[in-house]
Amino acid sequence: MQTVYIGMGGNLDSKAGPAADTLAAAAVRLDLLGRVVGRSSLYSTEPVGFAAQPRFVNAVVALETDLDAGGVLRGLLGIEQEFGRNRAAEIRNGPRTLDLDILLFGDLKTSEPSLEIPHPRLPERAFVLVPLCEIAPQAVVPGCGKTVAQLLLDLRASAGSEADAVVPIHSDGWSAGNANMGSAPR
Ligand code: PH2
Ligand code: MG
Ligand code: MG
Repeated sequence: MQTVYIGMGGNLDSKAGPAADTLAAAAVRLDLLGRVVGRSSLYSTEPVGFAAQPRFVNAVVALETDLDAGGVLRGLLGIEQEFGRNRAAEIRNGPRTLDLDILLFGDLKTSEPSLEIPHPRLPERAFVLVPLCEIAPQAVVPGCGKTVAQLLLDLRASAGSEADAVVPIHSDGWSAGNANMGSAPR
């Protein structure tokens, strides 16, 4: 059994509705890959990498699973597709209905063309580190040896972090916290 931290993001409406509703519906699907045992708050975030697009909604969930990393990745790609992700039609860092990224997979470190873990851009992305730090501040990032909390401190010290860059938001369909919310009894 591994604990996997999954970054969630989106800034286009899907069949589930606006991005906050897409993330909530996708979290229910993620629970089928194992068990979602933690959820950060939802955050409204400034787009990074390509400015001319709507703000994103981002969050991080913790998933306990018996799948290996490739199995989780296949599951994530299937859920992205289900919520209307069309990789062929999109631009790099551009708008999307749903992006699901493996951030950390236990203490695994792997570098394959199709799957790099830890996520290579983790240390530089406040829209990932802020929600991840909310649910796993003491998780150690393999290869770099620092905790998530330390990486966030480093980022805040280096970057002029804008006050409106990562802002917690409320959505009725989403409750942050630990334990098995969102899980059907089984
Ligand atoms: N994802 C990207 C590129 N830029 N910016 C924000 N705020 N949130 C994202 O999830 C995001 C992004 C590529 O995956
Ligand atoms: Mg992705
Ligand atoms: Mg991404």
